[in-house]
Amino acid sequence: MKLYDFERAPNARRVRMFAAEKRIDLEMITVDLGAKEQMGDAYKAVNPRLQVPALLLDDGTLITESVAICRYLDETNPEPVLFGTGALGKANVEMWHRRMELEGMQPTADAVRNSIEFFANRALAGPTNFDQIPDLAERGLKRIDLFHGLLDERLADNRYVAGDDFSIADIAGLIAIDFGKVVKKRVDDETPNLKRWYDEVSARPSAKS
Ligand SMILES: N[C@@H](CCC(=O)N[C@@H](CS)C(=O)NCC(=O)O)C(=O)O
Repeated sequence: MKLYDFERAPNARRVRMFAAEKRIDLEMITVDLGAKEQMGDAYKAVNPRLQVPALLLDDGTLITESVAICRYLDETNPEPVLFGTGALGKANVEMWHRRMELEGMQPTADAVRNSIEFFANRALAGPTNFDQIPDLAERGLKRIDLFHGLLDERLADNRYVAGDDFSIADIAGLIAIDFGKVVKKRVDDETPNLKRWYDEVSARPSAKS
């Protein structure tokens, strides 16, 4: 299995971290997004969606979408459990995972991609160019603050985002928060519960992958 990857790309980091938690070795192929390598013909032939991550299986099948890749890795390597256990446990992880995506990652992507010069004309990843919308960046910044508040409240009584056990919801939360550093949003002492969780989850070996 080969993972098309870029170190600074948060969605690729999601898969790297998930695979590291599962102790799965993936052969990495770097697609240099900084040099816009994803737009070139060579990568277009691999993934016409022009995005990373993408997982190429040994039989030539390509899986795109970072969460779909995690689902595949989870089915093929069930331990440790990262998507919850039992009907309620799975629903709970899914609920918090969705919130990390919709209330964390999405606003952060809005803030980053609609403000920094590097993404001019590339406000959305993929084959179609989109102009930046500064109002979306501004809204994204406000929503990142709300996201930090949401997590601080949640983590007051819970060790991890979905409860007692580390899960994909923590991975999604961490990558969203670290992506926010691009627009200078950092975890600080004003959200002590979030900081406690952030320090703990960041210290996991998988977070360095
Ligand atoms: N929903 C996709 C999003 C993938 C995505 O946006 N990837 C970014 C890197 S994090 C990318 O490939 N960007 C290329 C670009 O900006 O042109 C997933 O979860 O895999």
